[in-house]
Amino acid sequence: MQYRGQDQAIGDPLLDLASVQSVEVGDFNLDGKTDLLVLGENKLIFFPGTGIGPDENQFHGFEEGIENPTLLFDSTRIPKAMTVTELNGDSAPDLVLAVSGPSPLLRLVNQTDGSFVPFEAATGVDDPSGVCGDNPTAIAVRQAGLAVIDILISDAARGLCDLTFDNAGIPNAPITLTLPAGVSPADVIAIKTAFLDLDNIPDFLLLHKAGGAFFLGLPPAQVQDTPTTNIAFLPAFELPADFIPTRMLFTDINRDNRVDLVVGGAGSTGDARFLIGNGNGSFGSSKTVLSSPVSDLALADADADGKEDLISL
Ligand SMILES: [Ca+2]
Ligand SMILES: [Ca+2]
Ligand SMILES: [Ca+2]
Ligand SMILES: [Ca+2]
Repeated sequence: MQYRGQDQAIGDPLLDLASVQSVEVGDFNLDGKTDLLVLGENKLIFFPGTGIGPDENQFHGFEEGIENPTLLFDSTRIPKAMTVTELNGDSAPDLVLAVSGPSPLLRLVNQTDGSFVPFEAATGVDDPSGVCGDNPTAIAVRQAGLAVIDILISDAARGLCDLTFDNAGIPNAPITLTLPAGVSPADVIAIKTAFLDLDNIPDFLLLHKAGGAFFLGLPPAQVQDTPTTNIAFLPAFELPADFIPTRMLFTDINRDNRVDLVVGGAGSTGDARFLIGNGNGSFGSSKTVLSSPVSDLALADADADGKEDLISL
């Protein structure tokens, strides 16, 4: 199901964006209605949800987009990747971004209205600089309840930089995680967090040019004692050689409580491919589900039938 093209389901400003870098779905202003947060053209734009219309067949709609009131980016600090997390325990979803330049981690605290300020401005605690390279390509967060376990930043040169934090949010010395043989840091496209096995500890899945790789998370208490070099990602799946992956998202299409995957991209083998999860970090072979170009993908229950729908932008 696509929001785009369904009357004015999405505000015109989104359609005017020349590039969409990232889309997040959630209730960012705590009014019980699903909103969209879009990173596009190096701007962070909030689309408040309007909920379900009076006609049960009506789509979720969104009000006109609002650019974040606090300036977050400039030509020396360009956003490269974004994900939702909880930084301050107030259940208003916060963000972490990977930005270009000497301080790749940018933590953003939700003001509970869908606008965001830097963690530094909200708490007085700086984001770390220098330790994770200056050319990030992907970011993901593992969370236990309302607390961050670790943040993984992939840098094209530095590799996989894993950060843990003390109680004040000050980062510990980073750990470097190892990629599978034959995958270089520059090949990494995206990283996401999911429960890939059944131990209730969040795991990482990484998308690279030729496929995927996974890391099954250790219990949070062990993370800070982990040796610095020997945590390795393992091969999770391969993609057809002519497929060019750009995005991935999780769902459970066959309702077996094991995470499945949609990978968006392009190539003669289709523009989005679907993979069934094996429940151990690996995935079965991929099948085409979409044959139109994909800028980004999101999942939400767009028509309120209790099932998640695929939103293609
Ligand atoms: Ca909302
Ligand atoms: Ca929060
Ligand atoms: Ca796990
Ligand atoms: Ca499944």
